[in-house]
Amino acid sequence: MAERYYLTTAISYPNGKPHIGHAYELIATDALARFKRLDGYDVFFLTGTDEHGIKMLQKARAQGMTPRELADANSAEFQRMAKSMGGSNDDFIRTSEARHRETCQAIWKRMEAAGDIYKDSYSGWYSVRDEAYYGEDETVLREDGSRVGPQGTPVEWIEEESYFFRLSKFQEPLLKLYESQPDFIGPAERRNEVVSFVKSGLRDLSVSRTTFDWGIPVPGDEKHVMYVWVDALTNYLTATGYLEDQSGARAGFWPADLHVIGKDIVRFHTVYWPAFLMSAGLPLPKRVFAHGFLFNRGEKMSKSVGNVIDPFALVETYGLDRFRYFLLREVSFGQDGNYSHDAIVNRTNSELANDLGNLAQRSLSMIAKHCDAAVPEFGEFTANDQAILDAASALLPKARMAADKQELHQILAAQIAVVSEANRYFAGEEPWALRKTDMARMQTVLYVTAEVLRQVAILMQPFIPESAGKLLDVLGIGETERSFTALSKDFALKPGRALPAPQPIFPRFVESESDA
Ligand code: ME8
Repeated sequence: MAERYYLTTAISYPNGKPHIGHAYELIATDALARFKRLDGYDVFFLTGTDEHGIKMLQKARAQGMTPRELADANSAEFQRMAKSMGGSNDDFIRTSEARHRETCQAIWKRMEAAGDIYKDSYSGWYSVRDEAYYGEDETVLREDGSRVGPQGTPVEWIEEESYFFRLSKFQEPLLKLYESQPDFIGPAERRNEVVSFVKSGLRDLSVSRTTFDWGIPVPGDEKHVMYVWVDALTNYLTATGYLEDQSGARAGFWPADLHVIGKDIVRFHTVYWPAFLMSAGLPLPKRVFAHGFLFNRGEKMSKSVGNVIDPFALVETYGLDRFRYFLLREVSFGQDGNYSHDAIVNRTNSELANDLGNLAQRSLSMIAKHCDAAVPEFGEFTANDQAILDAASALLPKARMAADKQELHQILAAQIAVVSEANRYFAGEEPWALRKTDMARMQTVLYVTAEVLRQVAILMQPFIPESAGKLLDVLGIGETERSFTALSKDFALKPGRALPAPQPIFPRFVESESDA
């Protein structure tokens, strides 16, 4: 039976429409999900919306809607976004669903039974925008008298009866976890931040609210709703059904292999979440990877700041694969990145249209014309032939290692390096000149080029699914020969196999197409 692989995105607040940061996270996680599927894993890829809490409630009030109406309207937009970005998610969870209430109440009861939940009263600072409690020492009083949390968002003083989770008890177990599982948090900068945060001491965490009711009721005390992060984090468990039925169809996916999140929510995923699970006696996720933030020409984008870049419009302007390729190639996954019109056009024109597109077009149109539109015969391979074929076969092991560290940009960099090398090979061998002097050698060069393209196209599928698929179509590769198993020599192109008419696959982006 195939090995299972469960990966998730964060679930987004549907208090507004999806922005490019959401699209980025979805696309990157999707590329990893597709990669693992092609590599033979049984993959479960989850995304969704985080619908409860004071932030949603306030936004709904401001718009004259109920929170459920706001959640329904915007969750639909997030589902549409996932589709438009090519998301291959196997499920889309909404925290307002009945299945989720059940799992939240079950995990709460387990934490309570473990003696880790007690009633007291909370007084302290709260950021609605972050849905986070902050210690006074983490806040800053600004000159204008306003107070902000560590992420620069306004905090307000709250005082109310509240249930607490004994987070302080988990300081040592958490430090042990980070030490014994050094890969639990990636990239390394984030791990170091978390370790020093936990070393500095953990206060018990307020885990319920009484001043509003848009949330999941605390079992046995319905005056309280659960703190939205207890509710939100539990979504990852809900979707597997693990707590309800350990022999259920998806229960085997727990614990998750990978939570992909943004760098602003690392504390929730690497401190609170493993502590809740330890308390509940449940297995811990294997890894949490935090990506960076995307900036529009260097400026931070967020719903609250208002300079949101609509991902639907970006896909419409550039096409999905250009947009996906740009995001995953340009930005080192884990670091912050910048996006601009020029950067998208330059990157994709130079690497997709010029390097990959031209090589495919030139070699395949020669095959169509001079090799009877069939995979050419080949003679003995020269050292040059062998070198480029070897470079292509070396890609998979490198890509696997990079995928396990979420270094998506490294996978693409290695692939495009092979494509550039193949262009040099093609130019150096001059098959158009060989046509007049040595047809057999010309055929070998075209064969080698087409075989390298086949390997690259198979490995490009997670990133640019549609165009990689088209390239495989023109190489005559059937649906059953597209997984990473087909990268082995046994699946190399078979001389004599008829090829469909070549068609351009990576057109250049022409400036007049855009209204940018
Ligand atoms: O944080 N660039 O929801 P959210 C890159 N509901 N990533 C960005 C980004 C940007 N400009 N802006 C946001 C939440 N993100 C919670 C999560 S998970 C149990 C609950 C990322 O809608 C952000 O880091 O504010 C997060 O991973 C995701 O988008 C959803 O953000």
